This record gives sequence, structure tokens and C-alpha cells, in this order.
Amino acid sequence: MSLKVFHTADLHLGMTFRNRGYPEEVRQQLVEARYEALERMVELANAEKCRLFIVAGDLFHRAQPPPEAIARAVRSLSRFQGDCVALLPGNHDYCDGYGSLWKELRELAPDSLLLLTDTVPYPLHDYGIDAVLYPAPCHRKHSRENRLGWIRQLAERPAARWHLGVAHGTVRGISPDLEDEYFPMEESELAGLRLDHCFLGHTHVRHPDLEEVQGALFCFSGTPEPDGFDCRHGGSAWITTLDENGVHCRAVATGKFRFMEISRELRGASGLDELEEELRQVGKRSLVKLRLSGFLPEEAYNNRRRRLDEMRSAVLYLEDNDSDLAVELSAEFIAARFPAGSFPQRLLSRLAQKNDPAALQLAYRLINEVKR
Ligand SMILES: [Mn+2]
Repeated sequence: MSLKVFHTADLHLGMTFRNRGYPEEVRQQLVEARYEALERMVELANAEKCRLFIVAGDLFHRAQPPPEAIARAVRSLSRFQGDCVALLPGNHDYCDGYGSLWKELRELAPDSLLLLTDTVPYPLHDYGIDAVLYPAPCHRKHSRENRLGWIRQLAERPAARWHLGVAHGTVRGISPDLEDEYFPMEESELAGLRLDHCFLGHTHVRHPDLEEVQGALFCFSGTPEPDGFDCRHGGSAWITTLDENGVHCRAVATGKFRFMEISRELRGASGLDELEEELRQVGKRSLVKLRLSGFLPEEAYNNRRRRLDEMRSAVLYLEDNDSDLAVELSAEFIAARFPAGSFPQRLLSRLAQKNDPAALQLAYRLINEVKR
């Protein structure tokens, strides 16, 4: 019997995006995009006829998300046409037995929604699936110890064709965790659990970073919707097929928006035209952090703010830094500012002739500072 699973994690529904100076309507689009990603993934899973939909932690950004976030998530997950949706508490939406999130989920959840809140095996036979899930649910935000121990110690396992781990935390050597505070796991430890596959969450970049993987012991799904400038990918999830050939994972693209950093060294006014064209290509679903350096002729330099404001409409959000961009110090520019024969005029002209723009810029800056 083959089993097709949709694997995601780290949706962080309810993330507010107030950390940066996003314009309000951009911010709202970013908030909304995470709910849309969930809807899109459920549709994808339905189209692919997946039977199991796994969220390996951090469906919500907080352990106490706003009630409408919970209701919307449940509504989206209810549209899954497969047999079972399994939700694992992550370190953001942890389950400590006191908070209300997992209780509310339990009340709202349809029968198909399975909450992996305990360190016990969850056989899926009632859902018509010949598999058992072994979860490592987070019970708080930080922990130096992962929650795989109980699986290792389990004396007896329920009979099933597939034994599948679902865990949230870092894997040493793969996910950054400088302080070892995110339920760190070892690869050897995961291998020692003797499971057919482990569905992991927490690291926002998928692992392995490949379009297809055969025989992987574990995979991180990555976040399905990019959440900031440290996220360089377009968002993805896995469709994992378990059959007589073993485990096969195929990546699917899930994101709407894309964050990117662009660095441009301008050499003349045409550089701005090229940049504008590039931003139009990048388009309205992109958030761009732009860093400009180089030189522009005086007129273009003086108009650069207006040009950048025009470019802003090409993308969803543009954050620019032009502090390394300078005016081009042409002979006319120098002649117009310093009397012929004066020390600055002679120095700058000589440097201009030597074709050393960096030295020329430095000298011009120093002269201006002295002048002030
Ligand atoms: Mn996490």
C-alpha cells in the first residue's frame, strides 16, 4: 500500500510584520499571504490526492494566537479531502497544558484533525491509513533537550506498514542553533529511531534543498511563505510518497511573495534606467532591499530620490540605501565649484586625470568637510 503525504511546517499564522516599517497595506498583505499559503497547500494536497496532511509545528506564530487565526486555520484544514490532518505543537505554538490554543483547536477541530500533543504513538488505522505517527511535540519555546527520547524507549510499537516521526527543532549541522536552545536533534539520533521517515519543522529553509529526494531519513519542509529578508527562497513544501520503493519526496512551490536584496554599482545615468527595468521584471510580488553604489552625473544624482520613488511602484515594497552612491566628479563639475588655480581645483583635477574615482571621491569629501 502506498501512502502520499503533504508535509509543511512553519506557517506562523498571526505573524504581524510590525518589525519593519512596512506601509500598512503591505503589512496586511504579508499577514494575509500566510493564510493564503495554507489554503493553497490544502488545494495542492487535494489535487495530488494526498491522504495525510502533516504540519510539523509552528502553524501559529504564538502559543496564544488571536481566535480568528485559529478559526481560519481550522476552516482551511477542514477543506482537506484526504483522510487525516496531523498538527504538531512547535516551539512557537507549543502545548504546555495551560495555554488555551490546543484546547480551542480540540473544540473546533473536525474528526479528521489529529492533534499530536502527547509523546505517545498515534496509530492512523481509524483514518484508514496503515501508519503510526511518533511525535516530538514542543512543550515550551526553548529547550536544550529534544523530545525524541520516548520513541527510543518505547518497548513495543503498534503494528503498521509505516512508522513515521513528526518533530520540531533543529538538527545539528543543518539548522542554525548557536545556543542549542531549539530542541536540538542529532542525525544519528534520528537514524537510531528506526522510523521510515521523519517529517521535520522549525528550520525555515527546506532540507535537503533539492527538488526531489529518494530515501531521505528526514526532511525539513521550510516555510511555505517567505517571511523576511533573511528568507531567500520562494516558499515550498514536500509531497512525500511512501511505497514499495521506499520514501520519495518531491518539492512543491507554495509561496506568493519573494524577498530579495539587490546591490547595484551605477556608472552613469543609464544605470538607473536598467535598474528600473529590472525592478519591473521582478514585479509586484517582490519586496526589495536595494543597495546602490557608484557614481551618477550631477543631474541624475540630484534627481535620484524622485527616480527611486517612481521605481517604488514597480514592486510591493522597496527599501533603498544610496549612502554609497556619489555624484560623478567630472571636469565641469569641479570647474563649476572651485575657482581655477585654487588648491581644491588643482588637486581634484589632477586626481580626475589619474582616473582614480575612489581617490577623487575621497578628496572631494574631505575638501567639503573642511569647507563646512
Ligand atoms: Mn520553530
